[in-house]
Amino acid sequence: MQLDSNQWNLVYNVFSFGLISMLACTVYTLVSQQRVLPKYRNALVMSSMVTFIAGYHYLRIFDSFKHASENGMVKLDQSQDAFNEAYRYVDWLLTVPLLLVEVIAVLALTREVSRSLITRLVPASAAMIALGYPGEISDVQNTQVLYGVLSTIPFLYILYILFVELGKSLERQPAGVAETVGRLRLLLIATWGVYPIAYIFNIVGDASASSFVTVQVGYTIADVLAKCVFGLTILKIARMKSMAEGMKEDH
Ligand code: RET
Repeated sequence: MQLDSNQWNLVYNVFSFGLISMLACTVYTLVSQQRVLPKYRNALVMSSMVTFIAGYHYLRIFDSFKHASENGMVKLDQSQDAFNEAYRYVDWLLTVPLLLVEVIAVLALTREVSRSLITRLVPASAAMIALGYPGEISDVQNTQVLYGVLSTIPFLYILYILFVELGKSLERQPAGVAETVGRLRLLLIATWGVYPIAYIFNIVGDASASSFVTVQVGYTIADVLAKCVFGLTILKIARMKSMAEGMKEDH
């Protein structure tokens, strides 16, 4: 795949931006632990872990992109020094279940409700990512569509749990909580929706350099929103809830 120098620089810079966003967000959520009540700290630990894991993968993606490139020519075949798309999927396989645990943790629901939600959300999210991968790496359109559809089944199941099942258990929660969760779910839908759209773009788009650039830039921006901005929103919610529950303002 031949990129012109603007395209190559754009991808290079976006990866660099993704990397430092993840690292900075990890530090920020780690040092903010003391600003929330102990029962919300686990949610922050999850967020730090998500961005830490993603930081590592962006380092590898960045490195892989450099090694696969020569004068703007990016190797995308199956050879050893080709650009490795698997890092993203390994990253998602680890971070998407953690993100869902993060949402449940910040809600501080009863132990049974949390456990029941987590035992359904975690396997569904792992299945969603694992099923998407064979489609992502294939260049056969039928295979891409097949795995795209298969991966959408657990995706819809996750949405069902977050919107229908979680809604039921929220009725028994204080009023402010339900409203906050509504906002969190909107951010989740808005950011998670980008991934299947980028995937479809990959199927219908041609195998041109500009498709490659769009997909890489799209996934990276979605990652920064779904992990960093999402983590900061979790921190904000944990702070609001801590304060409502009697924690003193920072001095
Ligand atoms: C795939 C394959 C096509 C069908 C669907 C997909 C969904 C992917 C999602 C990924 C979310 C990733 C996140 C990462 C950041 O931490 C696998 C592209 C539905 C929803 C949130």
